[in-house]
Parts: sequence; C-alpha cells; structure tokens
Amino acid sequence: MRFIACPIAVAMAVITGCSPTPQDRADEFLRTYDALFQKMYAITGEAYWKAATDVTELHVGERIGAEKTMAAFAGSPWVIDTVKALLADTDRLDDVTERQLRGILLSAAEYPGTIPEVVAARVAEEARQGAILDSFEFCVERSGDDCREIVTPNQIDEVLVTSTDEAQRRKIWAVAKQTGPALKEGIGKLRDLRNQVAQEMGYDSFFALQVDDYGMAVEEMMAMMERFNHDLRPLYEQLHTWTKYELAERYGEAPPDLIPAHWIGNRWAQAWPGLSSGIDLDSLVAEKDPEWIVKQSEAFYTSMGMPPLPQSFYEKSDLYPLPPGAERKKNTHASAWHMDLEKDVRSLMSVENNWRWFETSHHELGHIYYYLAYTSADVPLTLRGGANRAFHEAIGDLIGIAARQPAYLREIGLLEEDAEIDEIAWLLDEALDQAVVFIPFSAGTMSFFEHDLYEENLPVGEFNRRWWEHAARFQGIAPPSPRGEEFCDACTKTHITDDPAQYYDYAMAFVLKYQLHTYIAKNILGQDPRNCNYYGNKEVGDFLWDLLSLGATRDWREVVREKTGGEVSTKAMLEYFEPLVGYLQEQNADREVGWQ
Ligand code: X8Z
Ligand code: ZN
Repeated sequence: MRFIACPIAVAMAVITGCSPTPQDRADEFLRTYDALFQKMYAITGEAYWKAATDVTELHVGERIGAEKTMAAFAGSPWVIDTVKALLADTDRLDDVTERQLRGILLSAAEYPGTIPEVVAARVAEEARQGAILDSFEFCVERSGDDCREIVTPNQIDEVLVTSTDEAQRRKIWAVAKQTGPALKEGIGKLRDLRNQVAQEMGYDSFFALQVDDYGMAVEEMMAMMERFNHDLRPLYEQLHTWTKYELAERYGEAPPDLIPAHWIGNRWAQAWPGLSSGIDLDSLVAEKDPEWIVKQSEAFYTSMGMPPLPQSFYEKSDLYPLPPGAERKKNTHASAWHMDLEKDVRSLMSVENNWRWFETSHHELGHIYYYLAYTSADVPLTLRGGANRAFHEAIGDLIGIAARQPAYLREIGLLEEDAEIDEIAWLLDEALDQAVVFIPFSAGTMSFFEHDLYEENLPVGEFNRRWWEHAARFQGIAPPSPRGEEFCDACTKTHITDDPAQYYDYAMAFVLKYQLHTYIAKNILGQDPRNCNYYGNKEVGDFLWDLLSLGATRDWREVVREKTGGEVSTKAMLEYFEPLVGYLQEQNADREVGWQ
C-alpha cells in the first residue's frame, strides 16, 4: 500500500506547503541514492573486473581506490542515519520501499563510515588476498626459487578426474593445496577486520551479517544446515561406503575408515566424478570445442523463449583459458558479473571441453539470465538480486540437472538415439558428482568452518585442525597424510577469500534446485523428473522468467512456496535419488556402512 499525501515528493512539498509523508521522503532518498550508487557500482565493477582478469599491481591499486570511494558513499553516516530514520516508520512505507531500505542498510554494514580506517584496511587486504589467489602459480617441480613445472587448476582437475596412479594423485593433491600457506595469515587478518566491520553495525560477527541477508539468525541458518546433513546422511553413508570399497580396490588397499581425499576426483571432495561404471560424460563433449559449450548453454535458455545474450556479453567476457606461457594472469574460478546493474553482463571462466565446464557454463549463464530478467523498470536498482542468494546459485544448476537428462542429450545429438542407458548407473553418477555428496561439504565442512572462523574467532593456529575435523565428521574424508598448521587447506577454497561467510548459499541452492526441478517436471511437463526434457519448452521458460524477473522484490519464503509448492526441504532431492537406496544397500550388504 502506498501513502500519498503530497502530489509529488519532498521538494514540491516544501513549495506547496503540505508536509511530505515518510513515503515521499523515502522516494526522494532512494532517487538520490540510486543515481549515485549505480554510477559508483559500475566504476567499482570495472576496476574489480580488471583486477580479476589481468592481475597487476596497478589494477589491484585501482580496485582498492574504487572500492574505497564506494565504501565512503555506501557506508556514509548520511546513508545510515537517513535509512534508520526512515525505517523507524515502516508502517507508513510500502513493502518494496522497506525492502530497498533494508538492503541499503545491509550494504552500509559492509562499510560503516564511523570506522573508516578499519573499512580501508579491509578493502586493501581483500584486494591483496584476491591478487595472491588469482595470480598464484601452482608448482609441481621446484628448483631453488624457480618453478620447473607450473600447472593450472584445469590441469590439476584433469589429473584428479582421470589418473589412476595413486602416487601421481597424492602429489597433485598436495600441489592443489599450495595456496593455503600463502593466504593463511591474510585470512586471519581479514577475519578480524570483517568482524570489526560487522560488529560496528551491531552484529555479533561477520557471519551473522551475511546470514541476515536471508532475514535469519545464525542459529536458524546452522539448524537448517544440520537438518540438510541429517536428512541426507543415510543416503550419503551408503554412497560413501560404496565409493570407499570401489576406490580401495582400485588402489589395492584395504578399505579405510575415512576416504583419503586424494582418491577423489575433486580438490575438496565436494564432487565425486568418474566413479559410476559405464558413465563417462566427459566423452560426450570431448569432440566439441569450448565455444560450442558456451553456445549450447545459451541455446538451452533461448530454446525456452529467453532472449539471446547481448552481443556485448561475448565481446566483454573472458571465457577461455589463457594460452600456456601467457604473461597475463586471471582468476580461474568461474563467475558471472552484472557490471552496471543494466545490460552489461559478463562471465569470467576458463572453459575447456569437459563435463565440468559444460555444467559450469550452464551455471554461470543461470546467473546471467537472472541479471537480464530483473533488469527492468519493475525492479528498483537495489532489488536487482536474487529472491535470495541461494536462488541465484540454484538457477544455472537447475538447468545443469536438465542438461544431463538423457532425453535432452539425445535431442541435441550428444547421445545416440539407441544408446542404452543404465538408469541406476546414471543416477549414481548424478548423486556422486552433482548432488548428494555436495551437501556434507557445503552444509557441513564449509559452512561450519566459516561459522567457527567468524563466530568463534578461530585462532589461525587451529585453522587446519578444525577444517579436517569437519571434513571427517561431515564428509568422512581424511587428508592423505597428517596436515599440520603450516598448511591452511580451508584457505584453498576461493570462497573463503572472495565470497566470505556465504557457502551455505550453495547448500540451499542444491536443495532448492531439486525442488524446482521436481515441480517443473511434475506440474508443467507432466514427465518423470529423472527423465524429462525442458529444452524448447516455452511454458517452463515462462515459469522461470517469472521467477527471475521478480528479483528481490518479494520475501524469499513466499517465493519458495509459490514456485515449489512448499517450504525449503530435502524431500524432492531424496525422492529423486530414491531408486539408488535399494541398489546401494544391496551392494553394501556385507560391508560396514558409515565411519567412526
Ligand atoms: O563457485 C561456484 C560457481 C561460481 S558461483 C562456479 N560453485 C561452487 C564451487 O565451485 O565451490 C558452484 C557450485 C559450488
Ligand atoms: Zn554461482
């Protein structure tokens, strides 16, 4: 409901002598704020983009300069005091206005102008840590100070996914952890600065500030994470046991209690690819080039009636790996950027022709289509975000589920029409590589580590022990050999530096994507969720576009109910993988299931 007492806003109210309402005052403030914010956001975004795609001292300096200016504005006492005063009278503001003001206050809490030296130190430290991470050279063979053999993250992943040589795996796994010691002290410093910033605005910790984006308390969020782990645990234990026996046989060892991390085909054991026999998704795209992978991802979205990507996306994005020996250094973790909160959308990736990048490319375009959908006159600038952060992560992953359905793969010719599909093996691959095993990592190890880091002020000297305690408890994973505090294996995860205290977003996203997928398959397509095809379906496209174009204008809980028919719950995910339960129980019949 809008309250209109004066025909136009505050300035006119002064002239006409009628008093402006709280809504008038809020409108006036938002107009000024948005105009300034959008310009600064675009300048800061451009500086960030340069620093991430071409890591040089100059670009890091420019990023720090731009962000300091942004901070001085977004966290200024003018913004904080005005918004607090306006929010004191929420009964007389409409819902969308209140949501904008709360969002602005959350942004201000990242940069409170009352402690400018702390904010400046945080901004600088974040940029420096980012540069260490983005320009890092992973070294396999050292000769004194020189590296005789440098490997890229793509090359590390390739070995972990394909090699059956235990010694080679052990070696490359350790190489993948080299960023830890380089980042550890800085993460400790950053944690202190981030906590100081959040506490200045009345939060217990930086973790609490990030969780507040969901309108939730830390305890509620952690209870949700515990619930996800608890619900998935029986299925996960079956998968864990099955995998442990498979890999023990592969490497000629007796099955251990915990699975050694270097046996798994992912640097953090967050996905377990390449285990289900007869399923080799990499081979489906091996003959394609990386450009095809991005174009085919776009084709999924346009087939459902979404618009083609703007030409500027292809001109301005940075989508492929740098050639060997390149001077330039870039961030190799995939991301999607909304540069100006309008139509300048870009992605930073290092796409190669394998299944990981096929899925990642769909994931990133999910973010890009979200940006495009909510960039409209209906969505105020500061509400150009997901229904919540988890929704933003869920969309491209949802299309990732759709893109691995056999019906779709046949339609685009990646699977032969008459190719026989072993449904259980196919489902097992999805559970291991994309879904179930990700929950103990995201809702467990990562979320609990970040929680402890910020909420408990975990000392730097305990980072590694705590990380592996969580990995053992939640994932049933152990390092290949004891890892002392000279390492920081948690610090090797990009998000600890770049998206701090937010990894529960992905856990919620994975749960949500199966809810959305099941809803679409059953209610729109009328097909089996495990073998359905939304490629080319405009009704599915409309359903998704409606969801995306809401941006953050509505309460996310309402959106979940409306778009999935219920609350956030693991029910859909469990139902989807139900056929695996009997199979795994049979396979594991004579084995001890789970770990100590
Ligand atoms: O970081 C990502 C995306 C970028 S938003 C590639 N993901 C998480 C990760 O890699 O750890 C996607 C799923 C999990
Ligand atoms: Zn993402």
